Amino acid sequence: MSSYDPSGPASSDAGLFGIPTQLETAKVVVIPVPWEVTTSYGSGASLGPAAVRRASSQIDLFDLELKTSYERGYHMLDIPEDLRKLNDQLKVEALRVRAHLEESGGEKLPADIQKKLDEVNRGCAQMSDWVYQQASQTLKRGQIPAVLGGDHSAPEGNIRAVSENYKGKVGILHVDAHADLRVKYQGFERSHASIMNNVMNASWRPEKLVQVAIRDLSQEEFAMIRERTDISTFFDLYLKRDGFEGKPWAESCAKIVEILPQLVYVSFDIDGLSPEYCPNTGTPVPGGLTFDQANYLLSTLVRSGRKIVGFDLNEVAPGDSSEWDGNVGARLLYKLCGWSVMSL
Ligand SMILES: [Mn+2]
Repeated sequence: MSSYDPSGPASSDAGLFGIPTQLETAKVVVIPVPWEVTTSYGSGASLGPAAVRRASSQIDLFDLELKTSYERGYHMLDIPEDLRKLNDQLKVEALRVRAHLEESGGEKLPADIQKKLDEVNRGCAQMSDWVYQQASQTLKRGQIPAVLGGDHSAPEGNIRAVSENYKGKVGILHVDAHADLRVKYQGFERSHASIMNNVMNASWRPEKLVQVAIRDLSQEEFAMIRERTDISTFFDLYLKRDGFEGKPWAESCAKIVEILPQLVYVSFDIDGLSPEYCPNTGTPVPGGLTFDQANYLLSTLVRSGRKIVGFDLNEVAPGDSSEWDGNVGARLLYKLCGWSVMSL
């Protein structure tokens, strides 16, 4: 640490953002989750944590609005090798289950397929428990737990730990192209497409879910949004229409932030951004926020006096030939870390 020069060139093995940190003294603990077992379309999210970490050393630490917040310490745990192996193994099983469902049209599963499905569901629960343990320990140390996925099923244990820690007196700011309110998607109990359904129906559920940039959802998910008073969705369509008709983004952000409680957990799916920022993410959808709109929303949240008590960033998938997805992911992670410590 004594020879560390924050303005100098960073070594990619020094630590997240090229900063040497220690677990005990960091304010933010980043929990990497190399997981994409239930990914339904493009793959690669399990490689997200490694790609973000690799690209993170390119970032200039000084930031006009975050100043030197990084001095509070953003420590990333080692990528859990056993979880990565379990992911690789279960992904194959999940593919077989899905292939069978597509062929058969979803009738009663034969015993061998049902066995695979049970195995996948058990593995996903195991992953979630591991994340919950890590996040709980982080909260006990007085630090902010941050999950770096992985697909969007990765942070369930983190949201649970945070919500329990604050007795449910927390709201989720959920930025995503998808509503993620599906019930047991494709037979998988912990699908990336069900995360917010699982969260908002759990005994430990947060008091509020506020969704932003949503532009891909089923009729059932839409019905759930209409029905539940603790779910508010700012659809991409209407946010954009307001913008086209002259409403400042600042005003939209103020309206989004206003309905959140004092303590906020941010769940950020990279595909909430426009796909040019994340061309290799699993389920890209045209439309979405610019990087600057997303960052401005976070700044509005923090300027309102609300506190970010936990967060996640998911669905970053590296391309074969470019570092772009990892680069954007690292910069968004940097902003999330910075805004969360600034909000304390
Ligand atoms: Mn999504």
